[in-house]
Amino acid sequence: MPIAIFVLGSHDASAVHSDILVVRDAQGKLVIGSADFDNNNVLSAPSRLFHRELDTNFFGSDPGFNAVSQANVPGDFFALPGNASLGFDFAALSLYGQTVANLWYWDGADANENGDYLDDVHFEPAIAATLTARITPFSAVVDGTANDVAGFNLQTTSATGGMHRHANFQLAAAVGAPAQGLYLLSMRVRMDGLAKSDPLFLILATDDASVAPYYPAGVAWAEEHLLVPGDVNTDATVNIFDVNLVSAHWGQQGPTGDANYDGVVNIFDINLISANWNAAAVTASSSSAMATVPEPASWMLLVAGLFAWRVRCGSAGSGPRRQMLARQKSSLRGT
Ligand SMILES: [Ca+2]
Ligand SMILES: [Ca+2]
Ligand SMILES: [Ca+2]
Repeated sequence: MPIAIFVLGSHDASAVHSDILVVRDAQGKLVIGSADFDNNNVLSAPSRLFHRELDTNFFGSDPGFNAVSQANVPGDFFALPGNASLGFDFAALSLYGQTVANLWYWDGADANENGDYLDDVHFEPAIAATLTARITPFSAVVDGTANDVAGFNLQTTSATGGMHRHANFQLAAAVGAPAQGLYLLSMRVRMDGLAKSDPLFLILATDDASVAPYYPAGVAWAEEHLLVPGDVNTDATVNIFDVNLVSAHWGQQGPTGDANYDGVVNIFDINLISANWNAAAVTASSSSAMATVPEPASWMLLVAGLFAWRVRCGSAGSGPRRQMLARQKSSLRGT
């Protein structure tokens, strides 16, 4: 139904049917934006959710990757360094606070049969499919397992930091054709000397006509559940359950609980959750949601309580932190 798709699309300000733009911020971190070269060359950043349709052979080469010279960089961002290689990796994605996979699938079932799809969106690890990204002779494959997968270099930037390159994407199944539906995956871009980007999310829709009715719901769900800073359990709000998830994965590498994507679950993730307390998805119709005031007073109590409990239980994680606490305890005892 084209009209419904249009309405959802206009509401859906963050998810874009465009190319991936890569810029950097003042701190030297790669930042993902969007580059809509099909419509007036609109460039914007940050923007981390993309969606595209594959063709009837489950093949596609969009979105492409782009970088532009400083004169065209949007916002307060900066052009990439010149003559430097931009690459990407696939990043396993943690959904629902419990499952990690590098490729996800939703079949679009209206499980409660109410004619609405948004209330049924539920991705599962795509264990029956593979998605291969390729720029010959390089390729990288995600297969629904919990592993990060090393990608490859896309292109070397020009002297002024520009680049434009499309990788090929091929969806396949071990037996027969892949299931029709929506496939979700996550990528991060990298460049020597700069910090990796936060993950970008890509939804690839198969070409069958049966997919079109629920495609917008999958995109809308992703916008609401994948882009909220601090929402580590992807339930579209930032609250005590996110703290609990960080606590349960304390000291681990993530992705579960790693709110700031720095590869370790620790106090900085708690800080990010704190800074976004009660935040929910920002959409075109609810852009004031981010203005929700955090509650620092209750936060101090909460975090203090959390750490008191951890120290008391001797469960302050493993590795250096545990050793540090052990040293502190032994020095207090004078041993
Ligand atoms: Ca439904
Ligand atoms: Ca949450
Ligand atoms: Ca972290």
